[in-house]
Parts: sequence; structure tokens; C-alpha cells
Amino acid sequence: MGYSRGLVPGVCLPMALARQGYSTQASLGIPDLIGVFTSGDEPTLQLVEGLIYPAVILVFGLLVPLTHTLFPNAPRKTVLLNDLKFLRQALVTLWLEICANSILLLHHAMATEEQAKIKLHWLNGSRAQAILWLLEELSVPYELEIYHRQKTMLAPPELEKIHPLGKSPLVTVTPAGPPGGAEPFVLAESGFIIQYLCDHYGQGRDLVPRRWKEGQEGRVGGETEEWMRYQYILYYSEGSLMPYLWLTLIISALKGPAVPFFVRPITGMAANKIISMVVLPNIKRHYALLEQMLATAPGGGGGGGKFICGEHLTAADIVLSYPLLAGKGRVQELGAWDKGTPQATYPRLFEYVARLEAETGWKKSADKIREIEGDFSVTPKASL
Ligand SMILES: N[C@@H](CCC(=O)N[C@@H](CS)C(=O)NCC(=O)O)C(=O)O
Repeated sequence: MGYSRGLVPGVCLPMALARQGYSTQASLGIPDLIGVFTSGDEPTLQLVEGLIYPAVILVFGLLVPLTHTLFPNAPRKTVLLNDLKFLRQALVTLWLEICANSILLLHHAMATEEQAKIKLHWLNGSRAQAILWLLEELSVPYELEIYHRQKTMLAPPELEKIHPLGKSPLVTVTPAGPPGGAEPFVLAESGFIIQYLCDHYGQGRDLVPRRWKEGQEGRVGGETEEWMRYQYILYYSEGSLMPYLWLTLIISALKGPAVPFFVRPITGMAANKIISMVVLPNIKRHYALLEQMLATAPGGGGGGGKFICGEHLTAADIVLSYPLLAGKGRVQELGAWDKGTPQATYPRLFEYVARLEAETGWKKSADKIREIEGDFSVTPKASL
């Protein structure tokens, strides 16, 4: 009888409690547990702990009288022995389950106390949208503080009070700790924020690829391709790709109303020169790299992957989403493309961008902003 799987729910329970912000240091009452199972936040857990588990016990409970009814002529001693064997197995399993739950709850109580508080400082039309997506994907309870760009497109000075650079995204973390004793700290830089949040809240999700190949733990070169891609993209997105998108936004402004109309022909010409000499060739090089990465992504049976590290969404896709979605509507006008349009030139890349936009987590993050702001746009609406 496959009883060993019965321990799995014992592992899920404390995780579910922690995710719902229960302080396991405080005494846990039956209503707390009922709350966990009926909250709708952990449907799988509810199914396993609340329905399947009792159902299995019930079925086996009925099996005993049923055996007597179906085989009335079987030697009484054999049936009785089988009953006793089954009962012994059931009791041992139940006991193991209770022990595992108690040990894990105790361990959790000592380790987590209360949940840390996460606050995202979100700026309109900014990379903060990717962090919002990640928080939705991780199902972490969070608070949103909204900031609006000034007319100059710069962030408002209030953000400087949070971090000296005054940019967004920023995340304030107030660790769980003794009442009134927890010192908040601030996370800055998209890549670091993503890494930190995944380290603490990513367990059990597939947002960070497995690091080591089987049997190659700790060895140079023992990393999986998925993990190498993941790490690369965390740095690449901000360090290499994003500067060209940023340049596009800034240089395009030289052709717009931010410049007095009588000097605009000159600034416009200079802008076009920089775009054709520096910006467009580099954007093309980046798009070609990403097209190639998608074509060779592992897990797709040699036919490429749906996402940048393979077949499923990772936090690397989330960090990449901002430059790609922000650039999507702007790159066409930068100049000539080999096959007429960027979409035709880099078809895999643009299919990937559409896939990112169709992700539930992305849509949830956009809806969240629509709910608060009444509107949502990936890039700032007003121009310089
Ligand atoms: N490298 C930083 C860049 C942060 C950044 O420049 N954020 C932009 C929004 S996407 C910003 O705050 N701009 C307003 C300003 O520069 O004042 C990161 O990845 O978080």
C-alpha cells in the first residue's frame, strides 16, 4: 500500500501557514487550521489534506466490513489477520503523519516567527512593473506605494528618501522579529531585488532553475544550462540590454516637443545620426542574441524553448519582460529592418514577447495598477 506518500501533506501544512502570515509562535487553534484549509489560497493542499486524505482512510475503513460481506466463507482467521495487518499499517502511517506535522510546525515556529513585510515602491511606466509581476507570481503578501513621475519624467524627490539614487523599483523589507525590534532595509536594483525575493519566497516554485547537474554538485562546470542562462539574464537585462532602450527614449526626445521648435531640425538630425550609428545596430545585435537563445533553449527537443531558460517561466523572463515590452512599440520606427519589420526579422523573439504578455502573472500585475490608477501603460505616457 503506497502509504509513504502520506507524509507529503505534513510538509505542506507549515508552508501554507507561513504563507498566510500565521505566527506559529502564537498558539495555533483549530480555527487557524480551518482558515488555512478554507482560504482558497492553497487549492492543492486543501484537496490533499481536506478531501483525499480522509477519503483514503474512509475507503479502507469500509474495506474491512466489505471483505467480510464479499467473502463470507473465507476462513475467519485469515480475514481477521488481514484486518489486523491493515489496521496496523494505517495506524503507523497516521502516527508518522502526526509526528512529521508536529516536528515541522515546531521547526517553523522557531525559524519564522512572523512573516516579513514587503513594500514595493512603484513608479509609473517603470521597471517596478516586473517586480510587481514577480510578487504576484510568488504569492507574497505585499504593500504598494505609488509614485508618479514629474513632468521631466524623473522620479519624484520622495523616492530619494527611500534610497539615495531615488529610482524605482525599490523594495522595503521589514523582517519579522521581536515586536518593534525589526529594522527595515531597502533593496535596490531589479536583478538584486529579484534574486533576494526568489531566495526567500521561491521555494516550491519553478522560478529559479535547478543549479547543479545530477552528481556534479559544487564542481566547476557542473551547473545546468538553465541555471547559467538564468544568472546571465539577471545581469544582462540591466547591464547590457536596458541601456539601449533607455538611449532610444532619451534620444527620441531630441526630436519631440521637449526641444524648442527652431532648434528641433538640428537636434533631430543629431538624434537620427546617433540612432543609426549606435542605437539601432546594437538593438539588432541584442535581438539576434535573444532570438538565438530562444532557438537553442533547453527542453524543447532541439526546437527551441518557450521561455529564455527552457520550457517554463522563470524569474529571468520576468526581468527581461520590461525592456522587451517597453521596446516593442518603439523599435520599428528606429530605421530599416532586414525583413521589413522587427517582428519578421526576429519572429521567435516577438512570439516570446507575446507569450510574456499573455502570462497570468503579468496580466494580474497590470490589472492591479488599473485597479489603483484607473489606467496602465508599460512606458511613461507623457514624453519629455
Ligand atoms: N538599474 C536600476 C535602474 C533603476 C531606474 O533607472 N529606474 C527608472 C525607472 S525604469 C527611474 O526610476 N527613473 C526615474 C529617474 O531616473 O528619476 C534597476 O534595475 O532597478
